[in-house]
Amino acid sequence: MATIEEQIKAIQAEIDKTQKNKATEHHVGRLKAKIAKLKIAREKTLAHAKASGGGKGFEVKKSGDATVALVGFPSVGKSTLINQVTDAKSETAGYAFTTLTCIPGVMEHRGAKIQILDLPGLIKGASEGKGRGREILNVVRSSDMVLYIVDPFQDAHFRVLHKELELAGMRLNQGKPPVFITRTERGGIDVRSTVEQTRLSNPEISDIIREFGYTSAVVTLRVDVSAEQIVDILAGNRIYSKAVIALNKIDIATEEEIVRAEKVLPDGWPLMRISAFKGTGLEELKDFIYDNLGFMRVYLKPQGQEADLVEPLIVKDTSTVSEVCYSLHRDFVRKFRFARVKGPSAKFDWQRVGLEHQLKDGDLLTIITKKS
Ligand SMILES: Nc1nc2c(ncn2[C@@H]2O[C@H](COP(=O)(O)OP(=O)(O)OP(=O)(O)O)[C@@H](O)[C@H]2O)c(=O)[nH]1
Ligand SMILES: [Mg+2]
Repeated sequence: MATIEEQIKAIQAEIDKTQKNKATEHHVGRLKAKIAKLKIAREKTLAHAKASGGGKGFEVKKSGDATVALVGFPSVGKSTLINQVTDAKSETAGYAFTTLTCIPGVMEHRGAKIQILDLPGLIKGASEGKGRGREILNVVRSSDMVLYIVDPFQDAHFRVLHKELELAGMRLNQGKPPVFITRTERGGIDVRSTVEQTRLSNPEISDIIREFGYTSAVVTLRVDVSAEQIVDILAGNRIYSKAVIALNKIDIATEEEIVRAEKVLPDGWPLMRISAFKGTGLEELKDFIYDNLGFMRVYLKPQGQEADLVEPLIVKDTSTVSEVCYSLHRDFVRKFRFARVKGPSAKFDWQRVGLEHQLKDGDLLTIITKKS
């Protein structure tokens, strides 16, 4: 019996030798679904091995309003940067693998405390565990944003890095596709789409889903899906986070070298040029990080007291009342009765709202809890 690893390799080899086009997308989709399923099984075995005394993960205590992971090849200047923008002291040196573990630092900016994580350099094969790749990628997966550090003299490396993050289940700068799969008791696989499906036919979509062990399910689609997107939904462990790029070492690169390096980076991704060593562009980088984290300020007004207009609560700009309650204390959710809101998200001053109410930047919020 072939090991999980061998099975994955064999299927991957078949994918690699298949020419990719519309006619083969369905076939490739099924193969990818098989791989995704095997990988989930493999993760489970690994998690088990870890629990019984295998390799240890990096211990990082999350702190602050958000966590940003520094991702780059060795020696691109990650540690030099974290030392400049946070309170961390991480060793730097001109040789690869100077940093061997995860070093956290805090950057305070515009009232927000942003935790930045320095990490060992990532290398090809990281998603399979090379160079403590799994530990590094686990930290990256649990962060709120990826800050890629790119060195203009190693431009081809960005694609290699990005591929490793993709293999580790990260889908950067893209939303979770609106595909909903609900298992049902009987009736086979029922595909319902609100848009015309041009890439895959309904039977092809059903086939991929069946590959994951479903016999009956209702599938609702709101986009023209690719096989890859369906597999992502089936796998269920994909991380859809934000990523930005800092092109470092511009102090020693010519304009021509910088432009050439930027050409191989993905179009439309937030990008900044910096020199961590010289300190060039670092104030702008702080704004850049803050802006891309998508924060908003919520001012709390405890019942019967004045609102605190000096120290707002910094939360994600997608936060609902429920998420704000959680960030304050779990008890606020348990004892929650209702909340009152004044400001941009309120229809009128001190509107009464529930946990699911979507807040906006600058809102004033009062939470009313049960007595006991
Ligand atoms: N000229 C120049 N050198 C830099 C810059 N940033 C970092 N360096 C140098 O690059 C080398 C590597 O820097 P580190 O900060 O240790 O790089 P790292 O990415 O943390 O490397 P690993 O921990 O090995 O993954 C050091 O010699 C730094 O002084 C920069 O902006 N300009
Ligand atoms: Mg380092």
